[in-house]
Amino acid sequence: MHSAAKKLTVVDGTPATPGFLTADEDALSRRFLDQGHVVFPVENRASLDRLRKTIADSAAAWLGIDTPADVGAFLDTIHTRVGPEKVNDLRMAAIRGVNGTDWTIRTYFSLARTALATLVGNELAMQKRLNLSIQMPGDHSSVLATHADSWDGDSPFEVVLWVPLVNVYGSKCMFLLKPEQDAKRAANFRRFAGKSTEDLYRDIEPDLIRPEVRYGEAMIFSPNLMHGNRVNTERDTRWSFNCRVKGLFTPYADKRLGEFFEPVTMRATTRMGLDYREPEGFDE
Ligand SMILES: O=C(O)CCC(=O)C(=O)O
Ligand SMILES: [Fe+2]
Repeated sequence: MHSAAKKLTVVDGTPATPGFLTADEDALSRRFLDQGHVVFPVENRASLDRLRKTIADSAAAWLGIDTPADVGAFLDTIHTRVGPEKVNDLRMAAIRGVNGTDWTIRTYFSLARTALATLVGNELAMQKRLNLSIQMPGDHSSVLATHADSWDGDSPFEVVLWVPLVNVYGSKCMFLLKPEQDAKRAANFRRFAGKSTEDLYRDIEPDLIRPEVRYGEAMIFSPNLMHGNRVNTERDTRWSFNCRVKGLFTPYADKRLGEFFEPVTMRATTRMGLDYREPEGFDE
């Protein structure tokens, strides 16, 4: 058997992709489990454009200018208008524009509704707020060291829906390890004890993947795999959203339902069950 296929076979006696999935669902699931991420066109380009325009409008307002007509070029070249020492103020101002609305999470979800249903489920909880990353070329202050979200308070049952607002590639993108390579390190993690995250990075560097994600595409990745980013040495600034999604009834870690997550696609039968009360006096 092909080794990647073998790896996908059995967990707790259940095939990794149970036989009732459609051929498309099975293919996407296998790709995700094998690569640790999938990149696909968003399902709702008009909504992505609206999210991007809202971000650009907030950024332009913060700069005290009108939003330029070419929104993509404006975001790509934002470092020509504001320096990296102000990047966090810019980020906070830009994200306020989207997290202040009631359509944001619904719209963001709609970008990947089918892929999320396939990979996560049809009864989902989602992070209440979008996170925004801005990485200007040469900015050392915005670097996120190698980590797995599951090391620090995130449930291993989460995925990240990661959506760039500009084309990303090379060091303009985040990096991650494939499951096979991640498992190799995890099997012998003791050898990193007392070492720095930079030592860890140097060890994983030869095996890292830096996906290319064009504007109009989205990525779903496993945050249980080691990932992070480096100084952006490309020409333009990276802008990307990330947001966590999990099965409503899969285990939670530090990030709680109601606080960090909210139910987004609870089904009628769950409502029915939650509302059920035994008839009064039934046991008498
Ligand atoms: O966008 C990045 O560079 C990293 C994002 C990340 O670590 C996450 O979403 O968990
Ligand atoms: Fe992360």
